[in-house]
Amino acid sequence: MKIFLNGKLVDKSQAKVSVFDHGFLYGDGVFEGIRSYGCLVFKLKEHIDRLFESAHSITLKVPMAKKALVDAVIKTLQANKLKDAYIRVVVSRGEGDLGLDPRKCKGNETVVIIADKITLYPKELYDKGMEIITVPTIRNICEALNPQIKSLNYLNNILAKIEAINSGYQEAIMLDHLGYVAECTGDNIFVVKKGELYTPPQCMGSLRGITRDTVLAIARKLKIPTHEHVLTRHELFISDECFLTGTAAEIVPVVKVDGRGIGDCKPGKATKAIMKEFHRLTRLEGVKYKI
Ligand code: PXG
Repeated sequence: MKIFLNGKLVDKSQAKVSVFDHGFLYGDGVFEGIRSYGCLVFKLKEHIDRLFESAHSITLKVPMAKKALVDAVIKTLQANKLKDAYIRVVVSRGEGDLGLDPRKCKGNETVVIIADKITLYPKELYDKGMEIITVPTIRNICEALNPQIKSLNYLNNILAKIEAINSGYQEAIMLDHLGYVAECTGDNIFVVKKGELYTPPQCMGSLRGITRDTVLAIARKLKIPTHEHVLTRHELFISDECFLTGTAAEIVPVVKVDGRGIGDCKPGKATKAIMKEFHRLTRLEGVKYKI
């Protein structure tokens, strides 16, 4: 396996960063998770734009131009001969000393790109739907660490994931500090009620997911009215359909929330129509490359 590390493609065994890297010491950095489908990188520009926005927000300079980063992603895919891949782009503050002060890193930012085969949830889950629960850990509040920043500090989500796993679930709903539904540990959440689609607004403590935006666009195309509106757990319980969206998971139907059956406990009609169109788009759109 070849890894892109600071401008070079190196063997996995040589792909090492310093223990003084502030990404390691403090989670001081940003990342993106991207997918390619049949030699097409889906929404690559959107992911690179979001990476730059996350970096700008934490005053981290990405030491490459957007175009160069796009080229590096493609080169990494080609070097690993991957048609269908999960791509992780990481930019950290780089090597500094033991202090928090990012100035000590002196512009040594680390850029890593890993491209690997994707591990998916089993197909059965997409056919039958998932059961999820709400966990006690709330999503970070915007005034502290804004969830819009896709930072290397994912402990908030990991704590929620641990709570889900300890209760025997794979994914969890995280509420915001007001008790409204924010998102899941690595996915955004949607419900369908009376033929209309609802998802929490991006300002309510969730990441503005690229799959989320794609799903909103698909719904509009399918003439399904869309709303970015605050949601309570009650509104999840009484919804007709529910699903999660994320680059890794794609679109996962949800059939039970906190023990309450959703609709008839099967993936719903609108969910299936949106999933179908999403899969069509992933095989049609994207930045093309040859291997
Ligand atoms: N919310 C959070 C907190 C995320 O981390 C999403 C929503 C979905 O966003 P996109 O843009 O992917 O539609 C994410 C991103 C994993 C994994 O290994 C998943 C994500 C991030 C990091 C790792 O499952 N999802």
